[in-house]
Amino acid sequence: MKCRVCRESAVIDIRRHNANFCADHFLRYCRDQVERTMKEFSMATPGDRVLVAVSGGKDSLALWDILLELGYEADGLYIGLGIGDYSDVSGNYVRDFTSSFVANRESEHANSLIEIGLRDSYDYDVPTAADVTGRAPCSACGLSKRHLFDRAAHDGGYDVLMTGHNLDDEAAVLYGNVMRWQVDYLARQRPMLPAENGFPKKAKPLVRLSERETAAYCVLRGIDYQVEECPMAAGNRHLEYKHALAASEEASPGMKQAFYFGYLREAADLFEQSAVRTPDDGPGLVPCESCGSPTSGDPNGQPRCAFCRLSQRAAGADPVPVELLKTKRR
Ligand code: Q46
Ligand code: ZN
Ligand code: ZN
Repeated sequence: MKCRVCRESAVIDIRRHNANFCADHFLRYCRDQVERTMKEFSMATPGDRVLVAVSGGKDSLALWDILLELGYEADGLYIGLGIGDYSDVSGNYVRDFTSSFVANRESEHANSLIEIGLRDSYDYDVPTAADVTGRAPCSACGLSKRHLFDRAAHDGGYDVLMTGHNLDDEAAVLYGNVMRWQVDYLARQRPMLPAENGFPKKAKPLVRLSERETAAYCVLRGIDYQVEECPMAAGNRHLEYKHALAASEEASPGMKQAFYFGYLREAADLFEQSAVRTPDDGPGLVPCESCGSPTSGDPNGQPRCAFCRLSQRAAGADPVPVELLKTKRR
């Protein structure tokens, strides 16, 4: 197996591109794919201040590294979710990455890490919020993360908030949305959403890389990352969809990319145009009475955002350990 570029021996094959690469040319391929995606979808231009949401997993750490390699001013944002050992270990990977790959880098910018702990700052964690509110853990978690990402990007004056969603993630979300015809979600399934209604611009620059590629990127760069699955993910539909798509990709390499980019090219505009306008679309938004974030209010007619309702219910409740929550949910 020879590298497509230099003909030296290759370390990875990428079947959907019918290409093999040596280590150096694979790293360059990853950076090129990210740069191309950022340009194609107007995600950022040099000089923009970027906030990268990092979880300690391979995708977000690879993204942060690539952005710094490309010369962006990029700070990391880590949210401590309080999911037992999983969160403790994930936080350590983020801190180790920051001290070895970010802090010592020669750069005009002092790129740094922002950390927010749900337990320290809001007196709750994801398992406890799920238990108290009866929400699925990923729903309580997603709501908390979205709110804190938006707030940090807004308060810090960043031009764009970036997340490490890769091609496998986005194809699986698209597949789920199509299977259930979630047309409002389809209308917003874009790799870049502009800033609007008080929410920051959001971008997913890894949509041209698969998770196998982001893992290989980290290994070749010497980046250690959390390899364990989140203990709350079991039974999550997203994983089911990923497995279904992986089987199709195995049989026809390139299917996932064709599915996702074909959607963006052929159908995304149609869904966006036909989307039902909801109060969340704009003028109906009011500032949350507790935190000031834009919200359509709560069902009781009070101007309180979903995050404040969730955190106020969960704050101060007896902490529920991960294992106990899993037993209760069985
Ligand atoms: S961290 Fe949170 Fe994920 Fe764990 S609880 Fe679900 S959403 S699975 S990316
Ligand atoms: Zn090469
Ligand atoms: Zn609020």
